[in-house]
Amino acid sequence: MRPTIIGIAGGTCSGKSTLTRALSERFVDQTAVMLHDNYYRSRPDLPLAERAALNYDEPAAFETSLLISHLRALLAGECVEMPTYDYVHHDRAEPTITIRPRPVIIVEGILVLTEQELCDVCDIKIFVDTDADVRLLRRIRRDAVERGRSLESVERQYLQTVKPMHELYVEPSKRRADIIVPEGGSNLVALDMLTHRIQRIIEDHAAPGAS
Ligand code: UZR
Ligand code: MG
Repeated sequence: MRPTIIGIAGGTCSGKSTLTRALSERFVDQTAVMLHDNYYRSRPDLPLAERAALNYDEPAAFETSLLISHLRALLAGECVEMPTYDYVHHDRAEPTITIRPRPVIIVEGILVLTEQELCDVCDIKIFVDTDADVRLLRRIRRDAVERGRSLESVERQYLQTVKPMHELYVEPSKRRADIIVPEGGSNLVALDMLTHRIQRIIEDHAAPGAS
């Protein structure tokens, strides 16, 4: 039986990854997680300072065609090697992660619903909607703690690319969502509803036509 693909989009630091983790941890053996961020294009030709200044919030920054071909392979029952990404060095990292086909595949990223072709392969489309002020506060903390950035660089990046690209690409993609989840992973009602839905998909997989 064909896997069900769930797309989870939303602004930076909206709670996408938290929601994705909360769902996948409930169904460890039945879900696979594909991160669009892992498909950021590699630019080893540029020095670090120039790589840091690139626009990472527009569709061209991602090798989406590779992600789509990996999703199609998973739909066909094949394993794929998902790349990984290093935000400190702004570059694709060395290891790849073997992803096996599972009944449910979650695809997460800021532009998952912006890219029409990616949107088209998603059976269930979710947009995590969190106010920009909350996202910015989280972004400052995350980029400083986890991604090795200075306050100045976070401020510059936010104003130069993150905010304008959010308004241009991310926010309008909300219209394509089947479900809008305020606050992402901390929304326990939404989490419960999605958990039940995934449970049903997994049961259908185990015994097609039974329910
Ligand atoms: P999430 N990003 C970087 O800052 N550096 C990179 O090398 C690659 C990505 C940021 C990117 C985007 N933008 O806002 C964010 N900028 O990672 C997406 N500027 O990650 O969905 O976890 O917020
Ligand atoms: Mg994230």
